[in-house]
Amino acid sequence: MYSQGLIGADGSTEETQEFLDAFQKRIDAEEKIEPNDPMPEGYRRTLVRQIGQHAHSEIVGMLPEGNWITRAPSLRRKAALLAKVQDEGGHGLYLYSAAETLGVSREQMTEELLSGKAKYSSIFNYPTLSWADMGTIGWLVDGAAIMNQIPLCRCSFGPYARAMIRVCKEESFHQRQGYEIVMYLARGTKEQRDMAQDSLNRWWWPSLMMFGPHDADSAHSEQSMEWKIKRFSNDALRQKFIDATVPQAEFLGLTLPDPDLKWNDEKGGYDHGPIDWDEFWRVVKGDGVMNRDRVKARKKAWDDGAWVREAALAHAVKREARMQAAE
Ligand code: FAQ
Repeated sequence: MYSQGLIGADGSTEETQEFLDAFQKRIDAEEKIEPNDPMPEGYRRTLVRQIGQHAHSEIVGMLPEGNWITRAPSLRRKAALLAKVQDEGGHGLYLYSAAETLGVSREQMTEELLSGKAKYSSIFNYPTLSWADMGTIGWLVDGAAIMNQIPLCRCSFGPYARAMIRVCKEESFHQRQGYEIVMYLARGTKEQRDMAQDSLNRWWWPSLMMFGPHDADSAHSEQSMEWKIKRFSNDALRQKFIDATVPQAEFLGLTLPDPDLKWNDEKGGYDHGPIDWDEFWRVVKGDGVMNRDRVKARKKAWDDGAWVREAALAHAVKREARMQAAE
């Protein structure tokens, strides 16, 4: 269906060098690529993979925080958390829509998530054990998401870039509400400070893993950067995040759980200790504490929603028939 992008000057359906060069020229000239434009199949597939995984992450990401809505300590906290979780659902919907413009259906993407074929962010396979986790997730997880997503506002694919602009504005509010929760706890009683520190200890390393494997092990980065889907490498964004977060932790009087964290004058950034990549891959491959629960919850939501999808489809079919009869 999208093969119009693969037709060479002689009418063949091969991706000719001429076609690939012309496409790269558009990318290098910072032109936005739109859904009906010719594009290499690899570019389309990379976007479907990344946007699909991103959409799944937003939707699965509602679960750890949704777990605390009924237990928020005040009406103000409950209202803010409820709004945040709803925002994440909205982000998922923009992203599914952006992926759909590339010829993949929501059903297909959901089936891939439920069968384990499509990934979602490793971070959402960790449990939320205390109220402080609502603060830490906003501060660190949304903070890491913003660091990764601001450059995506300049992604070469128009629908993804445009969706990211609104998403980043909302993530920025989420980050601040999270930091404010942690600040409140850090200035509270000893129990509250301990709860904040324990939460930080558990979420720091998984937050660093959100940026993906080291550049040398990142299968897709080089090509994605050439196509200007990604603008920075995984390690470059991780470094920016660490450099921005260390002073925030210092301001709170909390300790980041990394004894090797040290300012490096020469590079103008912090050095950090080794990341446990075995843990990362274990979680990515489905063996984190919460993987099975998360997929089970998504499957239940999808199955429970079947009647809504069927009713909406029946309504659409009936409307179409009425319109045809009126013509
Ligand atoms: N978890 O070659 P690379 C959020 C996979 S949104 C799981 O480096 P790439 C908002 C990767 O897919 C968080 N898998 O891959 C929120 C690939 O596997 P594949 C999500 C990971 O694509 C806040 C393989 O490893 N954000 O938090 C992870 O060039 C609070 C090799 O990796 C996005 O998705 C991981 N952490 O770079 C919601 C942003 N890292 O596909 C609720 C958009 C890597 O070959 C509450 N995505 N993998 O089977 C991206 O920027 C990129 O896709 C990266 C990975 C940077 C995540």
